[in-house]
Amino acid sequence: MNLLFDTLTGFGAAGAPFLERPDGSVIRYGDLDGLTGQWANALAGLGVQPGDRVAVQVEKSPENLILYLATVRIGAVFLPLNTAYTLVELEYFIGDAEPALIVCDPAVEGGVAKLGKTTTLDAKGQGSLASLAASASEAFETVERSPEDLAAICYTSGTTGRSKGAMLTHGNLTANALTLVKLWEFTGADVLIHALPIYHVHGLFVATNVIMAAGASVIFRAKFDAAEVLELMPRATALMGVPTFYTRLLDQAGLTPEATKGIRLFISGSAPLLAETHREFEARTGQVILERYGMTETGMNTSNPYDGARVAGTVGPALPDVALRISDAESGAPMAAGEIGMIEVQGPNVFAGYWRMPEKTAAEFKPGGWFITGDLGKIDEAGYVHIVGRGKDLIISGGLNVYPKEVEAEIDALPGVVESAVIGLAHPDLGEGVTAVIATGGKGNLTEEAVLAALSERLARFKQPRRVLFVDDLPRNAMGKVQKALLRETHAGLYRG
Ligand code: MLC
Ligand code: AMP
Repeated sequence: MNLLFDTLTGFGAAGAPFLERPDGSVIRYGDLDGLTGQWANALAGLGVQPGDRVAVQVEKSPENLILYLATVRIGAVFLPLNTAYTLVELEYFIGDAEPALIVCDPAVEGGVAKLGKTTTLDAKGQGSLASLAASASEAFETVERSPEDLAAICYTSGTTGRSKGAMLTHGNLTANALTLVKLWEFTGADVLIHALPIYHVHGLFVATNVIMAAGASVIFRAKFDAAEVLELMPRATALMGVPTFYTRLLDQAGLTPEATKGIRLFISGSAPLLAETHREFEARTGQVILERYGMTETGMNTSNPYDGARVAGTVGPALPDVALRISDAESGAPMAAGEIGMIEVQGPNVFAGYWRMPEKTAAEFKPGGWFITGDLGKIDEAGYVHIVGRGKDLIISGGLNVYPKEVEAEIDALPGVVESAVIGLAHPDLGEGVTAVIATGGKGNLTEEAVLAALSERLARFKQPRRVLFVDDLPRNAMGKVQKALLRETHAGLYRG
């Protein structure tokens, strides 16, 4: 058997819908064997072997999802990449992962082809790979894969150094999907509005895998548009989103109990949902958002209950098959109940390590398979986990992670910059807005526009600062360390009102 592929395609009845395209046409579960067979044959024809990485940087489309399924079916390793990454950023991922094949948009193939063997797929699901698939046979003998085989590598930025490829196995993804189906009570009758990107864990594994492992269906949209999602609600039963989805929905006058009454479950994750947003959403719709907590390396770790209190400002108890504990962030010693410390998790969801980085893997695991998440939290008397901060210097903007070090390194290389500090400030739409504070030593005539222009070729748009501020010197503590907390306090109101 092929654990993940069989799990994803084994639950939906042949005639049941899997995916509704924007034009209203439908892919049914019964179509998947032939469709993924064609794409698997196309991949095999391009030389992809079991265990090879297939790097995919393409716009969201149903064909992109079929490509994911076909990659799993052929026993290869799916490597999704954010479409916002620049060629400079892409070069690192390709060099590190050494994929046998890179699937990219035809518009950028000229540049990407310098990095490796390419084939193409565009936003409409067309391209050289799609053409090969269209003329390929539907028959394909599924490659056997067991729980410990790799299904995907997802890159996650590091607080130090370059991004790390989190190796996710068939066992990891299958266990997490099945646990969530049960916990969130998904059945074949569910219809999920799928408006998340599919190059990250949330849209690809939580949304897609859970839906497929329940034999349910998705209304598939290339990106999130609050007005459109609101219009789709009467035909759906569930929505998964990052907090920005919910703040943008709250800006819609049409968000009422009537408009949302068919939805049985609103789920939020990937970034903290403000308790205020949680309460406002309930006041406007009568619906209580279910917040859960996860990360690329682990999939989902905790969730507020389906039945039972969904408490604002908490991420709920650990999932039934996940163990979670709090340890002293410095010494690693266990903490007493209710105390704040480093969140550590263990379970079948926890990844197999970082691709070709044994030292980094060893540094982030403790004996017994406990993974150090880098998130700070506590467990209350009811067993609910509260995330109170991050032990890692990380900004989450609209659900996307931005590592300040990476942005600072690019800024520091610009002429006229003495040093820089990149911080996240409260942002009404994005949760946190990436903000650069640049020290010029009182000299130079660097402008915000010039800095942003210089970064535009080097960093994905979401990593680029929303604002750039100039100071003579950065504040430092007695140890000589830049006081980011003080900078955050000083500029706290930058994006307000
Ligand atoms: C887009 N832009 C962003 C941005 N997304 N800038 C900062 N942060 C973001 N998240 C840029 C655009 O390129 C554009 O640039 C400008 O900001 C405004 O675009 P927009 O139209 O407002 O953006 P939009 O396309 O609506 O995207 C916003 C968003 C999207 C929140 C809907 O980013 C999104 O879908 N985020 C979800 C990310 C996600 O799936 N995270 C899960 C990671 S997995 P310009 O040049 O036009 O100004 C994970 C584990 C877990 O964390 O627990 O789930
Ligand atoms: P990523 O590396 O993109 O997978 O991001 C994972 C990180 O997102 C976690 O380590 C947390 O810091 C954060 N995160 C995910 N879900 C939540 C949540 N519900 N509340 C707070 N932070 C979250």
